Amino acid sequence: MAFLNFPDKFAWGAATCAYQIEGAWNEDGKGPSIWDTFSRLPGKVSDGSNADVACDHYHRWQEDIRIMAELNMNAYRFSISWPRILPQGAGKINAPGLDFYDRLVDGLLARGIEPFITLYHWDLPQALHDAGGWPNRDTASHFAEYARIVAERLGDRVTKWITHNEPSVVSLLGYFTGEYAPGEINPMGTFQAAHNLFLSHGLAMQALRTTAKKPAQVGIVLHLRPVHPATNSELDKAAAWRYDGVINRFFLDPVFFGRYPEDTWKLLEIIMPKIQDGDMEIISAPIDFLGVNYYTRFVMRHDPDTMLIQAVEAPPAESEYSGLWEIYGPGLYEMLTRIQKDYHPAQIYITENGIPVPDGIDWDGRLRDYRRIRYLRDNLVQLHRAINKGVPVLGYFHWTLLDNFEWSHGYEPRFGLVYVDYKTQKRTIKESGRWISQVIQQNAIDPDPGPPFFPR
Ligand code: IFM
Repeated sequence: MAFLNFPDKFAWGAATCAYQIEGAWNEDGKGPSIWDTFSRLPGKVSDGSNADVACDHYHRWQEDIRIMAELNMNAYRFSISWPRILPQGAGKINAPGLDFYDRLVDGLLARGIEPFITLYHWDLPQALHDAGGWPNRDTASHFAEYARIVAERLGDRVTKWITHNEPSVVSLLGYFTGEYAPGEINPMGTFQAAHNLFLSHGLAMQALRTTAKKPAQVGIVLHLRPVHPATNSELDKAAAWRYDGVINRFFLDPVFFGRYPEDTWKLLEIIMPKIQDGDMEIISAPIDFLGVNYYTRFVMRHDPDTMLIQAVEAPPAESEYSGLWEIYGPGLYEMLTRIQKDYHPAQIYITENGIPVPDGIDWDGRLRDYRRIRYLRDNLVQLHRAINKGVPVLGYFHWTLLDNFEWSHGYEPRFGLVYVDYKTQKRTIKESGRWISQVIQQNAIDPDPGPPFFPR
């Protein structure tokens, strides 16, 4: 089979998040975030851990950049910790926090790795949570000011900006199910939080564009999953469409159409947000690119006992589980072509895609994560297919560079291309890391999987 070539100048890299890798949770003037607080509450993180140290990236960033260069990466998506810059969320700036990211950006550029900065990857300053958090509209203006401060410092070198990572997860898991920080079960605040996140996205976009010295290209990252009905029955199809409204369309429509989906609004009317005049115009100002995080799909069936939905597992013969989620490669193609058809973003980046595998180092020091390679190949073939269909995807970021703190699952799931021994902080590049470095070098993949589990 012929190699599949990716477009010229394709961005290849990995994505990370400040709280999940940096550690140094209270160093150099950093303030506490909601995750510092939440992870300390008994029972909130399955292995009782937190990210006080994590991968110690705050001190080992130079080594981590060297690893990215060794893997041939030309781009890196990372997030900035808001409470490192503004310990109270607003007001006094913490200069050492800005200095850290300044050094990081310079270090990346010196190796020819383009920084893609995410401003919010879930570590809200605790002080802002105490003042009401995302359900409080004021948080949106504080976020815009934080964006301005960062752009003023880094906007002479950085051109790719992401306002938010996965507002659906922030609002639904943070304020509805309470599984993630701040851990509220607050249906009335859930969609208000989502609306304020969108508002903050629009306001921050204005701040970035007016402040950064180099023309800022700004996007937002959404976690998107196809939702399939468990059967062909009309009831299951309706259940799937309802769920699609809650997890996909509620987060796409405001950005692209300046309104929330009518069916979802009607369904959840009593908990829908309060919107002020002008909000939707701010929210739907054109973005430069959409970031797509793709992991898996949902399969839904109708349940007469629940108002909304009931999730069911896909039949085992058609699926494989990574421990957390079903592995479903075709979903990436399906999602991308659907986004293109319904929303027409000018540019798309795959900002996350990955799999947790129970990795371990073999007797010879190698880490043979063939399941991750298979996942990667399957997804990259689907991505190539979508690009061939005309979907304007300009880059791919694997989730993630280093094994790290996986939120309420603690350190057990390992998503990295690089294994981290948390006792010693030793990094070991996995076979998947070697594999993707070849793909990047060739800017192409060999779609032939070879014998099962053995990559060629
Ligand atoms: O680890 C997370 C990341 O922070 C956001 N997207 C999904 C990843 C895997 O669960």
